Amino acid sequence: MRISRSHPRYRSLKTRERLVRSIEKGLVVKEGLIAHGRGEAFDYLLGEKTIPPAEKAEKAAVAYLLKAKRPVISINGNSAALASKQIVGLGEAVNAMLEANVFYGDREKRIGLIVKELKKNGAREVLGPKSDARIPRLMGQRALCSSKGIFASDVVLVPLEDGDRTLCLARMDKVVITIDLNPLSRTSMGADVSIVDELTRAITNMTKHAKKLAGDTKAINRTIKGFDNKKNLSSVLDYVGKRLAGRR
Ligand code: PTJ
Repeated sequence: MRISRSHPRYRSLKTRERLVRSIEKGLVVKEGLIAHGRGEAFDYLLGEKTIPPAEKAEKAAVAYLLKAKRPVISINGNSAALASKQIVGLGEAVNAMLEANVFYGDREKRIGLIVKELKKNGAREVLGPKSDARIPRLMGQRALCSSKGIFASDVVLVPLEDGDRTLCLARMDKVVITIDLNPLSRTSMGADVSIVDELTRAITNMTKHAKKLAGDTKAINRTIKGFDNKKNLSSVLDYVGKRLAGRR
């Protein structure tokens, strides 16, 4: 379908088209469309923009990633389809390893496609194909990970993640950073830094913060110290509540 640039929902329609094409390639699973639809609904509640508490969480997340000894970004099908280029840029800006990981489908095949997509967008190394470790207390293939990557990480960014995996990673004493438009998901509730923002907006903002914060240890420590995830999530809910009540 040809989508006119003048269509008021041009960006949203293009994104949907991109996901549908990515299903045809095998990069995204059909369930990814359900996840995306849910995300779109929550984005409406935010006004389809980065709200102040999201910006705050993005800056805090970057401070944690810059301070980390072994930062890792985990990438699933939807994230690879929507933001490979931006994710590669963020990985470089915070010096994080990239690791492909999937919830659904033929793991080997889909991880291969995610790695290919990231490499097409400039990634040098992507972990995932050789998974030689397991996240404890998690069942099935989603527990598989790389001993050099997610398993050994001290700070891990898991965009569009399922709740169980987030909670199991948090139990491993890692700092878990999530990007999820649903502020009430188990993922958002269980993370150390919950970014309630759309993936491409969030990653772009994070890269911007990384460029400003990199090398400034004082500012990094100050940012981490000044961030309270529970308070910040409450601010997100306040914001949405005011919007729904017509006061914003
Ligand atoms: O590629 P796979 O097999 O690993 O599967 C990936 C999906 C996303 C299908 C899988 O992880 C899944 O089923 O996720 P959930 O449990 O549906 O959670 C996805 C969350 O991401 C939901 O809370 C959505 O609101 C949110 N979400 C969807 N699209 C976006 C988003 N958040 C930010 N930006 C988006 N573009």
